[in-house]
Amino acid sequence: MGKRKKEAPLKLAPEARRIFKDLSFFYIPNDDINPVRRLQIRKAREHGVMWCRKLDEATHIIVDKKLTYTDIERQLQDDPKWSEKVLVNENYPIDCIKHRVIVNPNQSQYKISGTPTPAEKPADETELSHLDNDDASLELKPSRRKSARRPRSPVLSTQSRSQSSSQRSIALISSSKRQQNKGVTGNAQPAYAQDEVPLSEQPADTSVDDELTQCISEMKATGNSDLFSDSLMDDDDPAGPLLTDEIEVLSDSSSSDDKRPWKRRTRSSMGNSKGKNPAWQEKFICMKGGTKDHTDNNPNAETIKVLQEMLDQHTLTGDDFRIRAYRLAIATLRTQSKKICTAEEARALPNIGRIADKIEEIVTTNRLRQLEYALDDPQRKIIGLFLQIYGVGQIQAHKWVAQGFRTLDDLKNKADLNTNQKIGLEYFDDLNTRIPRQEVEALADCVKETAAIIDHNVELIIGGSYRRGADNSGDIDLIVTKKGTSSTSQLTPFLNQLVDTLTREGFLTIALAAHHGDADDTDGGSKWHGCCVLPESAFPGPRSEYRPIWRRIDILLVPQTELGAALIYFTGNDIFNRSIRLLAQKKGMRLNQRGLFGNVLRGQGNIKVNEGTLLEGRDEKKIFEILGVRWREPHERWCG
Ligand code: DCP
Ligand code: MG
Repeated sequence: MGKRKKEAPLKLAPEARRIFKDLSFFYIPNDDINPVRRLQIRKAREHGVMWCRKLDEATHIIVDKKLTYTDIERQLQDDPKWSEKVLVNENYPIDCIKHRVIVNPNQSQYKISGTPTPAEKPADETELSHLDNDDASLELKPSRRKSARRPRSPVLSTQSRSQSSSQRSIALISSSKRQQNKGVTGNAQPAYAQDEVPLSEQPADTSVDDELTQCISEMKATGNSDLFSDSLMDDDDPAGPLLTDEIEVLSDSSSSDDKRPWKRRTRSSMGNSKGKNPAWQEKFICMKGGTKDHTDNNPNAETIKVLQEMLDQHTLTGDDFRIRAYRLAIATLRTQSKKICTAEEARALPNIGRIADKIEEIVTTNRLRQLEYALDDPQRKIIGLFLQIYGVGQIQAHKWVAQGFRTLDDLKNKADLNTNQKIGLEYFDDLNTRIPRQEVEALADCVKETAAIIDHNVELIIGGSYRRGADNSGDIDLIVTKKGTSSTSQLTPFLNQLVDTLTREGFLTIALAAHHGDADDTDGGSKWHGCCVLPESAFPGPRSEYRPIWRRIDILLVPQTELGAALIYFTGNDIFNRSIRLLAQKKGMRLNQRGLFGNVLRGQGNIKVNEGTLLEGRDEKKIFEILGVRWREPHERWCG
């Protein structure tokens, strides 16, 4: 266990409090990629549990709260004897630790939703599951499934406070007695004895709750509130809400003596773009900018390369907090003119934090063990693979793993897929191939040609990484605008006609549903997501190299009055956006893809109380100017 990465050593609870001694837990999903589950597993291990990799070795099956019985049914069949084990949701071990006893798992709050009661289960379920399992195939007539899936003597209810103290009291029967209850698999079937330690005499250990609460709230702050949450785009939080630590690093304030200077400034003095920028403002990442080739000739290039690979691993698993931490640490390393060799040197720099030790490890050993473990972890590989399917987020990837799917073929043949996922799978290779710059231009030209026929006053601008000068792009972000427009609805008829025509021509191949909340789409129908294919006649290279590759394209309607703000947003990169948005916030303003707003009042938790008044929307340069950010050409907006 714990092979994947080196972590701080477990702090084993004192012997008497190792309530899970002799028990073994199998988690569904059985990985610790998600920080909340990682903490849960860690706490359980500190209380004596054995975390097992194989279902058939487990006494308890601990299921993520977001999963239903249907989600896990396939995986349960990996072990013909699963029904003899304790099947509970993730709250169960937490409550046991909290109450320092093995609580009754039969309580409704630990139930996996949709679990059939014994009466509902088909009588031959066990036989069927045996047929699925090679190891069990010799057993011609398996013994009938035990009627009780869970321990028979419920004693402690963590729910009802009105029970008598004898009912509420509980103790696990002695370990030796439990050994006698072991089934043929050698798994201890926990049993419970009434009496010994009344709950009232058991001081609850709330520390586990506190730690989990903190962990969950940190994840919420990064837009990754739980294992299955895909972060939504917010109106003025285009890349999700900001975490306190992140605010420090995005603004690079860790290197400043004056931690929160904006607190002491008046709004008018902060909004003044004419005078010299105050030192605190200079430290914002958006003020520094960056170019795409910044790693060339950098003395830390090798270290950056390895950190980048680690970042890619975290990107695959959607670990937003670490993604940002690595990006910001990399950004700092890129600006160094000398090689950073020791953790101490690294720690003295802004935005590095705990990554300092990793930098030293890379420099001194030429490797990063954590990366090697990550690359080796089969579970992580599968989740990473599933996340590469267009339209698949953390929720779906983990559910599929929990359902027992391991390969793309498993998904194609056995999973329930929506349209986006079907397309994502069918065109997996195409959609995971970056688009060469020349092809982006050729594709955009096709759209421009048709657009000009429909309305020659419409202007099309390629945004995203292309506008920042990237050699290749993940997709085409095409901004559509027109002089004299002040609302996206004025452009909607054009978009409909454009999409119809391009679809008829065979250029657009499929429309895809947006997979986020579209909170920014208040006008409705302001964007189109889908795929396109370059016709052979428009292929910029030699004909022999042409292949009809499906490419992702986003067409975004932007009224002229909002063009400047939209250009900032759709040019990115995302770290630049987050930083400039944060800077606006610190100056009492608000920046989103529609404009820069002033006089924004924010209440507790930095929640805005009013929308503010529009200061500028149409002119990109003016927005920079009002914010006091020196103009950065799009190719200078590569941050992190
Ligand atoms: N964007 C953002 N925050 C996000 C996602 C996007 O600020 N969480 C902005 C900045 C991006 C732009 O939208 O540059 C386009 O998003 P893409 O995902 O298409 O990113 P890029 O075009 O930058 O990269 P790629 O080449 O991978 O498409
Ligand atoms: Mg893009």
